[in-house]
Amino acid sequence: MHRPRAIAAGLLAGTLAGVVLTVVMLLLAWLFGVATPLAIFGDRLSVFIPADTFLSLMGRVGGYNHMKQLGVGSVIFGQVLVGALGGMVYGLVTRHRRYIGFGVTGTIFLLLPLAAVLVFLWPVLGTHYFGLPIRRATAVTLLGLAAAFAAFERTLILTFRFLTRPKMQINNQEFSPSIGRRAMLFGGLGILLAGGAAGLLRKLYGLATFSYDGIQYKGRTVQPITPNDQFYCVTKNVVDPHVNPSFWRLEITGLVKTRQTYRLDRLKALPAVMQETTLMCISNGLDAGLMSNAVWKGVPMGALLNAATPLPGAAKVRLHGVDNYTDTFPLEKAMDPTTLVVYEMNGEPLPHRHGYPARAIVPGYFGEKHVKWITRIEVADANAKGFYETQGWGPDFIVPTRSRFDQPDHESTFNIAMARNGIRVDGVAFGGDRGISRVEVSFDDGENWQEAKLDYPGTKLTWALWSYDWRPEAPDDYTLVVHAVDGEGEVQEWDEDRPFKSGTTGFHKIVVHVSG
Ligand SMILES: Nc1nc2c(c(=O)[nH]1)N[C@H]1C(S)=C(S)[C@@H](COP(=O)(O)O)O[C@H]1N2
Ligand SMILES: [Mo]
Repeated sequence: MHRPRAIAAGLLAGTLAGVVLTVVMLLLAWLFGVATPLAIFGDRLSVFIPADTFLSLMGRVGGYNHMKQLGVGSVIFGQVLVGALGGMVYGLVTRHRRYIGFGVTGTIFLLLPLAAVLVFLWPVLGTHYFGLPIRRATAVTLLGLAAAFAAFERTLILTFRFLTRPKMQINNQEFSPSIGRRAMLFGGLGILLAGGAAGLLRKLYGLATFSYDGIQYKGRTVQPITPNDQFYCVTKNVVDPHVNPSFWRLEITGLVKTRQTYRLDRLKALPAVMQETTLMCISNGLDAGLMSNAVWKGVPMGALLNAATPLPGAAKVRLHGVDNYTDTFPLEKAMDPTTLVVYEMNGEPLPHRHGYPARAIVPGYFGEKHVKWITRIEVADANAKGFYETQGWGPDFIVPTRSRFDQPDHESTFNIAMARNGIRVDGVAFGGDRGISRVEVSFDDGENWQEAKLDYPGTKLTWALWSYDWRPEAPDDYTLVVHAVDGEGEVQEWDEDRPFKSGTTGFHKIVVHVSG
């Protein structure tokens, strides 16, 4: 076989095989909830990218959603590219030989990639979108990938053979579609498949988190309790888990005397508590709405841990979600009666995007500790780290006191006649698990402070809603500032030394124009 012909046939067969590989992965993900490199490759890589680099990358590509899309797109492109190159090398090697057995191609195109996945992706293989526990999920991921690689190997070899098959005798007539015609046939098949892949991708895109990741809750619609469908949302995932409760288990493992496993009905049968708690994301800006409040129902984490009996040396818990998200906090905090594993939100089962069937509630800590789709509580030593911690977030994960204006809008203008009748100024204030005792507003950029009314004082674990009836006397440009005092009497402050990776501090300011 001539060299150019071997290269062309190899490239074509490899590209087709790469497309088949991608289609099989998409099908496995969609039909069986299998984690494929399309999604978990990014999870694996992102822990190696320091938080500042991650943020600046995210800024450059236009946000978390774009970054996720870029990630999935790159993996697909990379897969097809590696497939094509693999096919080309295969073509060059087989050029002088009639036949290379499955022993060789199976090793190169099936076992080797599986081994690479095992080594490089090991920490994220325990992901499963329908909620299998981590060990079973790992087995299912490996099986699924073996099937996908086998589909790649078979497509590559059979296509290459077909494209380069020597002349055939049919009814004593020589039948030999030229390589050009066969290539066209396969090119067409490739395009059809790619079309199918695009269709599948579009379907999965509809299920993806892009439409709701980063939703905020702020402005004049803010109520004491956030309705479930308006609760802010943050997820690391491209597609969120959709847990099937019959697969799902909650395991208590690690440094414990007796491991425990709970099914959902057993968890729900334990003595439950209702608790109103506010959550806020570590990356919530001073004027932003990555903060919401709900009434949660569930079981104290301490009861689950006590039933397993933590061993000496236990210092932290590491929580695992079925999406392979992890986070840690001190065992002492896990034992606090307000730290919960919850299965209801505002009287309804947890919505899928907020962690169905169960999530952690860790009052006073940033949102990232409130692990969704929780499947394992691992009792660990002091060195354990979680997903974002490994990226370099922290070291402080306790919410500093915070306050925000919800109205009026920044840069809004009022007529003085209207303004003299009173402008409603209001917003929220949040003091982690310390509560809010007082909120003050300044209309002269912090020179003088007026006490606001606490319309909704909240509890120790929630935000408070405040308001002030402002009656400016003269037309001017006013700079409004708000600050809060937490339940322990500590005044909200700007902490110059706090790294942004431990969450921003400072004051929300707005400018309001009163015209003559
Ligand atoms: N399993 C899992 N839990 C998770 C996350 C995640 O991506 N996966 N994101 C965390 C982050 S960063 C935040 S701020 C909160 C947001 O919770 P919410 O979407 O219910 O508001 O969930 C946390 N729990
Ligand atoms: Mo977050």
